Amino acid sequence: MTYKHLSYFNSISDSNARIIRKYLRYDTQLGTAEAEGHQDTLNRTSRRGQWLNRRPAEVLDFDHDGKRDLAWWFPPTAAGVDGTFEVRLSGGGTLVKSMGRLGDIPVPSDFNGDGATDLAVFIPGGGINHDTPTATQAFWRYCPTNYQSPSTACLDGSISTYQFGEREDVPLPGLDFDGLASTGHLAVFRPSARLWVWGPVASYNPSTARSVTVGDATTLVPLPGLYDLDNKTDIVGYDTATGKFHLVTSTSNWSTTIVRSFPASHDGGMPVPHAVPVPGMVAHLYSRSGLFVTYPPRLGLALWWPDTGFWNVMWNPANNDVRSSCQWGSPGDVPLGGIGSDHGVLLQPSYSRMTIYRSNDYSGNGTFYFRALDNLTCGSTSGVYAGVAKPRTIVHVVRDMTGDRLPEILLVNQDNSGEVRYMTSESNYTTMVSAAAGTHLAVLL
Ligand SMILES: [Ca+2]
Ligand SMILES: [Ca+2]
Ligand SMILES: [Ca+2]
Repeated sequence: MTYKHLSYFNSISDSNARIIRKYLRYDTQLGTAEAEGHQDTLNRTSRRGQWLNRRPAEVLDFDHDGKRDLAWWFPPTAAGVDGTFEVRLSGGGTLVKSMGRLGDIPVPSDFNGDGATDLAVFIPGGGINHDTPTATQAFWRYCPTNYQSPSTACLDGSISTYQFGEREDVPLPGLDFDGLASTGHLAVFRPSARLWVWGPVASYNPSTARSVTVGDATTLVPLPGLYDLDNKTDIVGYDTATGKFHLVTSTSNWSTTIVRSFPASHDGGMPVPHAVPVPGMVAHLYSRSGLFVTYPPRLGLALWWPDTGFWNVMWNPANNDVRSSCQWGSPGDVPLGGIGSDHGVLLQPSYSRMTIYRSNDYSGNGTFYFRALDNLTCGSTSGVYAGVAKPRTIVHVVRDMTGDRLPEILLVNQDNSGEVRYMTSESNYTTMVSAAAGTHLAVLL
């Protein structure tokens, strides 16, 4: 596969890059100054710094084959012209679509409920035509993907537009408030009001949108996901100041807030504002009905203390505050959630491993460290594998790209034009596959 050189996309302004990062939660602020910019004895500086890297799109499958695709949005270089989406399909081929203006935020997800991810942008105010700077209404625009015959044309020939949200809102694409894959949802989090608002795309009517207020501070980080077992989005806000998670479950019809926190005795002696949330730690439960065995996933609440390397995970937060606690990692490391829940093989529950990425000095490769963390048990080291990532590489755990239902680890080399590679689950994350390059200014989706 060849790819075009995209160096002409390299004049995006810093301010526009910051806007995109803010709305995509590319940078989630982590609390106090003490947790910032760790350096260890080898002068390795945390990739995390004072921020937690955003997670890429939860689901990104434009050709609907069950395997995650790779995609970027290249913001435009000037007002009045479109940016460009570029999608490398897992089944082969590349989609290139001009869409989105300066200041827009890429928000791909499945809006029309046909199972294929659609290209989309969130316009955070300024008017639908970007000609009314004082307008604060936000808009969503999406282009339904024609996955039967992937092309640059939207499925029905046009882009759909919805007014939904306000300028300050954090767009939350891809959530599922009714448990039906056939219904896409629009959803936003409004930090100043601690407010979550959502409604279905197909029959969207602002007057019937649901909303709920969560937490007691405006320092919440939104961490929505499936924390109970009904396949409907549960709302979680993590308060970086207090270390408390505010959980509003779908099974309570989003009417009851549960507050969870970890005891001070499990943090290695560091106060709670030092802790960082680790999204994606998941338990796959064993469930049997006759001959049918399933492993429904359930997210846990997880914190990692950068100063001490202590992990705390609450695997069933909707029902109890029982937790696992274990030390794994040191200052400067990056914690990763979601690796190693090998559902479907053991006829028993499985739990995400604690995964640490440690960058090397300015010239060497980074390393991934894995350690089991079963329910209530601090397990043995399950493997130490040398990566080939460079010091400034950004690492993400993403959904299955290879077809075995297990996640891959995505590595973005900022020092080589945003080159992307991934480590495969099949190789137990020892094999690196070269994928493609974007640019250092492209937004990896
Ligand atoms: Ca795919
Ligand atoms: Ca779709
Ligand atoms: Ca995989």
